[in-house]
Amino acid sequence: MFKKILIANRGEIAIRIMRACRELGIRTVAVYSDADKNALHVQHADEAIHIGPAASKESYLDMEKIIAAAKKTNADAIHPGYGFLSENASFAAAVAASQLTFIGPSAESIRLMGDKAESKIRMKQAGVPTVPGVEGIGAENDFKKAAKEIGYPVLVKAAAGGGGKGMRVVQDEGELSEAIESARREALHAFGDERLLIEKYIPNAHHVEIQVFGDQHGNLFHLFERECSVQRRHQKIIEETPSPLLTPELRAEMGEAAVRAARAVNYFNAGTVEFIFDPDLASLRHGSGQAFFFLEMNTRLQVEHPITELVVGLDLVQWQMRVAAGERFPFTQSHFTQRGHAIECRLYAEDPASGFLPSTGKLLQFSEPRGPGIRVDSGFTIGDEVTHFYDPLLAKLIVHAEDRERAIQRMQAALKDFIVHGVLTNIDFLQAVLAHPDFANGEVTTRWVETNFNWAPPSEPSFEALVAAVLAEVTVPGSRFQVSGSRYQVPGLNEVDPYSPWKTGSGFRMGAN
Ligand code: MV4
Repeated sequence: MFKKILIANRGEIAIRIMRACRELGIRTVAVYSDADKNALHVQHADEAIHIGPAASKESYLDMEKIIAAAKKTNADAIHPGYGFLSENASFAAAVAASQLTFIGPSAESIRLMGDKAESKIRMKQAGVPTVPGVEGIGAENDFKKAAKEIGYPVLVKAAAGGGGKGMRVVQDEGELSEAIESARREALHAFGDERLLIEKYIPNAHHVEIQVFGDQHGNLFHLFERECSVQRRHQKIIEETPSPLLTPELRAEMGEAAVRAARAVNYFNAGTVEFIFDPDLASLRHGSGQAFFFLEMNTRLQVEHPITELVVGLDLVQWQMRVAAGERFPFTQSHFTQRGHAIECRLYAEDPASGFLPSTGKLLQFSEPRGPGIRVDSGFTIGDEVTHFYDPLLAKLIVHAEDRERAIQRMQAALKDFIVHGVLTNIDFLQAVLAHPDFANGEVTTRWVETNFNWAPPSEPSFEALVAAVLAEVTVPGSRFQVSGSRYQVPGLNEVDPYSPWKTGSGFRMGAN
């Protein structure tokens, strides 16, 4: 086993990886930028090494600096986390070339799955269902012909893309050439690669992904699904497992397809195969055809991995380390079952009233919920600064319960106990989604938040109400009255002692009732 691992990341995921290392008796090295000198992930590590200015490009994305840091501290391996360099095939190759172990799949697997056109062809060959379409065409005429054959609406995607960048929905032939032109421009600008592909657009689909896991000896399994349809602008907000829509038959079919996909690129370590799923196409409902299609494979640990860990009962991050060190994954597919229901909510520092723009500031209060079946993966503590340099993810609130209904109740109660002052958060938004009948019915598609969910943040309370709430807290120690979140900034109030006891507590909040 490795003696020392450098974690090439920051925030909650760096801490999550360090916890796994500690349990395995592995020493940890943190890397940090100017902005993260005092960050929690630095305090959690056994050693820390400065790698540059706040801008990610000059620190967390700088391959040479990170490899040099690993060499300097005598680390045996690098864990990339998610984001940053985690899906950069050149980085994985450079790590290996420096006699270090990259904790993840091979550089070749990353490269093959990074190209959406090439991977789609490979998936088709491997018998993985893909969306009907055409890859690798050039001239506008070919696109016209292809779109006609596929039938409108069609979707134009960047071959080098992923995560929705360079994607255009085209309703009819009149819109086609402009969509192609702008998608090409965006793809060239974002990826330096203007190749496009075109496929049938599936409008009312769910995002269902399958966790796969393999060792370097050819053992490769799936660990069931995660339903990730609650998202906005390609940013996931709530994830859960099991999916409320999958039948045991579809689950098995999708799991087997995911394993075929991974096997086709000789995959090992943790990975996720993303599918688009339309329940109306499933034979149980109206259709009789294929109901799920391969979209892309994420060749890394995902943000939402904890819900799988809770329901399957496996520490995925520890196993990432163990299989990277060459251990065998000592299970068979039938060993794995799903126990209970898990949900993850992503708490973002953002302002729902201003179109969810990131909200920055000092965390004057940051009190995480706790209790049976509650897990919080976060990278912040009270007094920390939330800056504009990095992802606005404050914390992942994860619950596990006996069934979906109880998991939703547990999440609602835990969210009420999550107190954040100093930045604005999406807590009220999350509560509104959880309380919505469409969510209860499992009817949320990937377009639902943007098209069906008419939610507006509660309007500001009157100044008098604010003063009353503040007075209740100041003058009655331990009072259960408080100003909800930090939407309501009272001049002078935010300078007070963050440890003041009147800032703690939960229960009644203005604006909630
Ligand atoms: C699609 C689609 C509908 N039809 N492909 C979004 C990101 C990338 N993974 C592919 N994506 C989509 N591809 C076809 N043929 C709808 C989406 C999509 C989506 C997929 C998963 C999760 C969220 C999404 C949000 C908008 C669009």
